[in-house]
Amino acid sequence: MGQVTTGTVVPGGGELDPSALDVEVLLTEADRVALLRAEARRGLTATPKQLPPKWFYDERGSALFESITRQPEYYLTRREREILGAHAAEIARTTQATTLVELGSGSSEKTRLLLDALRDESSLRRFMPFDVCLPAVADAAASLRRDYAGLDIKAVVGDFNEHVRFLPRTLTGGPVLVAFLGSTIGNFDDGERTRFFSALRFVLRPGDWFLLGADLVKAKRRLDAAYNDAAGVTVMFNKNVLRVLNRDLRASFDEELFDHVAAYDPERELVDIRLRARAAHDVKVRGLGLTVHFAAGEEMRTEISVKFRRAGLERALRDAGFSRARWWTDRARDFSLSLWRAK
Ligand code: AVJ
Repeated sequence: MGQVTTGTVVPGGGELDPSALDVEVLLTEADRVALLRAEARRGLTATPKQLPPKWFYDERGSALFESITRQPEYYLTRREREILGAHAAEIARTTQATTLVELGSGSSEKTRLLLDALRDESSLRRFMPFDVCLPAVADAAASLRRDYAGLDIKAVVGDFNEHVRFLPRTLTGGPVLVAFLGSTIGNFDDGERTRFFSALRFVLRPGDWFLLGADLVKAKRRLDAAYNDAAGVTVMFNKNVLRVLNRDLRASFDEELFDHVAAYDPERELVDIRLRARAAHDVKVRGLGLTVHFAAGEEMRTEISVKFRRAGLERALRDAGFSRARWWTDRARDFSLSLWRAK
């Protein structure tokens, strides 16, 4: 699978100032395609079929996700911003972080609240946005660089499931704060989540910090609405993975032959997100030398979005070697932000 190579690239062009860009690539474009090939082959030949959610996020997919965060039904981002707005100063005061790492940073928009608070504490030296999408991190780094002069910004392109352990140690010393916001942790199944917390704990030193945004269990009708917005942006987002396969694996998926299906399962406490074939048909995936048959009504899972309870998260993080420092929710108790300390 994708071989890990390290190096510094300067994406050419646009209005980015190349001399100011410092991007560490743990996942090159060639690695990315090799990983996609392996994961697509496995998922498309499995029963039931499934695809990992990270493949939504090419440039278009990242933009569609940003648009989801602005939909009225998608409360998550607004709730998390409310909590960050209320407690960023306390997070900065408590952690005195010199390095902020943001996993799955996307546009790094909410991060500004943290960066502002850490700047006010004058502890912060370095910011490392870490994302699977190079254009997303490169843009985020460029725009932050304009607004936070003097901050050492080093973007990292990687798959945080595989590459957290390669997170380079900061040169400046002092406490590290790793932020994992937006309830992206919800994309992991139980095993992946356990492995992720352990891998993260392994790269941290005692006294380092972990800030976690996690969506909470709530009424099914609100969760179903959040993942089936009236404007249909989530439909386009879900189907974007088919475009990624068409482009990068020369596949022949027809978006019109699939329906978006997303429903909260109260037993498993997760939103199950799928694409359902409207009719029986074959799809050629030339890049894999594969023809994939879909039966009429067959569902392919593209994402899970696990919803959390305080007790469950606490147990998982304690087991991984963290102790809890703070637990906050928004006023409606929809979303949680929690701060953990590496033991
Ligand atoms: C980015 C994983 C947090 O699960 O809510 C939004 C992705 N999928 N709508 C989520 C998503 C469909 C989102 N995360």
